[in-house]
Amino acid sequence: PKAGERKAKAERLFGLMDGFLKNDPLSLQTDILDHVEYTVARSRFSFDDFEAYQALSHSVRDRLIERWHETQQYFKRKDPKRLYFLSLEFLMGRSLSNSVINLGIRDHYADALKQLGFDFEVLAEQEGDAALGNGGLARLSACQMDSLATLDFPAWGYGLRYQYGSFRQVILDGFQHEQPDYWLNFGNPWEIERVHVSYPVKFYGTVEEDILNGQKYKIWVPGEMVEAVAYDNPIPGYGTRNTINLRLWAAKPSGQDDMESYNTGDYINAIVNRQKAETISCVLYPDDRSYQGKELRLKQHYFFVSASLQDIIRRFKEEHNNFETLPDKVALQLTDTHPSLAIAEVMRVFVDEEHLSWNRAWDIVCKIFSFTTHTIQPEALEKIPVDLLGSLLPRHLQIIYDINCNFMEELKKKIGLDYSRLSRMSIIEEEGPVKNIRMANLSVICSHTVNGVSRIHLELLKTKVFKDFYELWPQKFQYKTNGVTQRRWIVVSNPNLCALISKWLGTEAWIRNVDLLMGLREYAADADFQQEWKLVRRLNKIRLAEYIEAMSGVKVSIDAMFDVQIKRIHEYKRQLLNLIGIIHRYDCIKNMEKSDRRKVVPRVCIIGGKAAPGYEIAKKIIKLCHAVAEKINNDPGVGDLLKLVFIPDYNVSVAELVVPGSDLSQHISTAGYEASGTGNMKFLMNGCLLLATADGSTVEIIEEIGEENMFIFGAKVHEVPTLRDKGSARKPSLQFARIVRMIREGYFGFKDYFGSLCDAVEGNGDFYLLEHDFESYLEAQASADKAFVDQKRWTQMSILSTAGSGKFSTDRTIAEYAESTWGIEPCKCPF
Ligand code: B1N
Ligand code: IMP
Repeated sequence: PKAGERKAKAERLFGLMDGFLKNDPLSLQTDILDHVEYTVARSRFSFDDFEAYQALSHSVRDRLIERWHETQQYFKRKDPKRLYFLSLEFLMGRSLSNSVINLGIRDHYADALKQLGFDFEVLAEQEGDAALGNGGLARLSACQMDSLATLDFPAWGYGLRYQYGSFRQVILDGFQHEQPDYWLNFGNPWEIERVHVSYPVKFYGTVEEDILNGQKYKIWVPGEMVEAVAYDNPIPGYGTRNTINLRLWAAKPSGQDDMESYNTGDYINAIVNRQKAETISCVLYPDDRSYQGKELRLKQHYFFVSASLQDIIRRFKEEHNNFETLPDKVALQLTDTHPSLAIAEVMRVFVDEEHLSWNRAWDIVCKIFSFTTHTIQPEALEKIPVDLLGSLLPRHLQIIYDINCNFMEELKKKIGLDYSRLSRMSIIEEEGPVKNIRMANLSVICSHTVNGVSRIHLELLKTKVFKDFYELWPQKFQYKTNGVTQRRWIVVSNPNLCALISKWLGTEAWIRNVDLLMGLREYAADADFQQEWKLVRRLNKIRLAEYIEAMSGVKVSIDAMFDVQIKRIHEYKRQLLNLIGIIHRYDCIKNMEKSDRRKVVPRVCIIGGKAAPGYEIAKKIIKLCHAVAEKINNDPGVGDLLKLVFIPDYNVSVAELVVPGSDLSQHISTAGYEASGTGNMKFLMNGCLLLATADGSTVEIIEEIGEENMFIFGAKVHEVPTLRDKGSARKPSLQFARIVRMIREGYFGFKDYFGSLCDAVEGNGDFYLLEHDFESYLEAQASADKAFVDQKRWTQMSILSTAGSGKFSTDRTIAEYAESTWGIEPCKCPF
């Protein structure tokens, strides 16, 4: 009878809700107008584009929530092994277009809006970017969430809900200025605030001992508590009803009041102090690849880890009562070392709170964590000063010391008293002015699997960064070459190309099964296909040219080759090599006979990217770009033969515009410095040719599409150390020296300011081997020019790029992780 009652109740509730939301034009229009009236609280007779966007996105959100519920209920019922994907950064960009495309209702909405007098695309442009991350790592996390949802994996993402995401880059007089991105100002329809899902997070204090049933236990008595509140962001899969969750934590003052501070009578200050709790999740750190041992950053890491684990363990305990089965139900993925305090936290919860023995706890911990490193240089590994950790998280420091002590004992048994190796492998770095915790060593020791992000990256991990560990545990080390999601990077951002591909392949199945793109090879030389391909690319270039003119006032010719380098500004990424090449091109045009100018292939050089606020050299590179652009763009003798534009405030939605409109893109890091790179994959998918060094994932791209379809140059990974050792004994390049002299002597103004930039690329200062690679860079550029003149050949290369890009989908990356690292299986919601 009980079951019968429950069923009747369920049916009545379902009936009250009128079943699922419908997607016919009338239902969508009613929905949107209802949201205008009741959610946005504007009159349905008068609202602007932004308000229409808000109402529209709330209507989409309703549909996401439906599927989110279905999916989560289904997961709960099936209780499969779940993946918990921990990352401190997610660069989601905009959500509207991506959501309606993945839900399969984009055209329904576009039609419904048209009848209301709105253009879907115009409304989509109203949305700001969610930029809770810095660059490649953060966008990779976002692409991986899309693939996890699409492939029906029972996965959850966890991250931080920063109030200020990646800073807004504003250029004044050619200099970068950073402005806050308070992205939540106008509300965020893509998140669901869960006031009831909140956990206390502890900091500071002391560790005391207690005795329970004759057993001694450690108790952490905290000195500060804050509350972590959940915000859920539904992530819909494509071609499936599965919609997974990205749960982001925000810090709020703790509900447990400290009466003491109120009794002192200073009510106002007590409140002001409480409010400071919110600073923990307030701002994203804008540096990638550098750690300054800041307390706030460490607080962010622990806040994130503690809240996520409380949530994960609560969910596990709802269905299970034995922690031995945890490894069958839970996989924890560490995105770089940023969430690695999770290891110590699980040990603490098991031993101090759940009263498991150390050995049992350790056994479980060793089975649940997998770690992916995105780092390639030993200097860039994350370190936390012991004193800092000890004051903020006293119990965790003890636990880390205990883990290390056990590990050192084990290690001595295996390798003997090789003290220099023991000290290299220790979690504690003893040498140097301050003692540090090496987060990478902790992560490697406690994870069952360590992944690199490209094949060559793994090679470097084995031979350099983690050599000692690799020799100890070779079976732990794997790689999964990164990818990008074709849903966002073709379907959303390049709808015309998407339609063209589907037309010629005769199916849309490639959107879920990207290997099918290979089928385009057959038509690579087909004149009709080429014609249509060129038309699509041209339309994208027109769109980009309009954007460039609006941003910078520079009018560019659509017939010119659009040559693009957009990514974070870093010395190793060598934007400076690109600039020196551009100056060289300018110099050649200036010194050319008039009659020879006709042979020059016109170029529009586009550079974009943010520099970390404290990274002086990177900021100078941005200034140099503007100084050079000023000169070139205003030189009447050059005209359309060469233009240089800097695109400010590069972000995901700018990339969605720039990538489809580029002819050539540059990925020219010094070999051995880019762990993978993922920008290259986006360009490749969109039929843009690559001018690149054999670094990171480019090595594998070469294998897929053939060196003859790319422009590859520069020193190889194994040559770099020798070349660097040679220093100024390397063969000098006169052309290179001449251009550096021009910069140094003030040809582009700002003579004194650029001196240190020049020092960084001359003689022994040339750490990243710009001079060495310069000649071969110019040759590669010349081959690109030559290929561009032959449009038939160029178009064929372009088609072959897209056709060969299938391997670089995160669908493949995620399938590999699922199989050989996480041990999870699809769990597809029926309907
Ligand atoms: O991760 C990307 C790779 O494609 C890039 O080659 C790699 O440079 C990038 C600290 C990082 N490595 N390390 C970071 C980001 C934020 C931060 O606070 C480090 N990002 C990368 C994806 O694998
Ligand atoms: P890569 O360095 O070319 O591999 O770039 C990796 C990816 O990071 C790019 O394709 C972008 O999607 C992303 N990216 C880099 N910088 C930014 C940024 O400032 N905002 C948003 N996305 C960025």
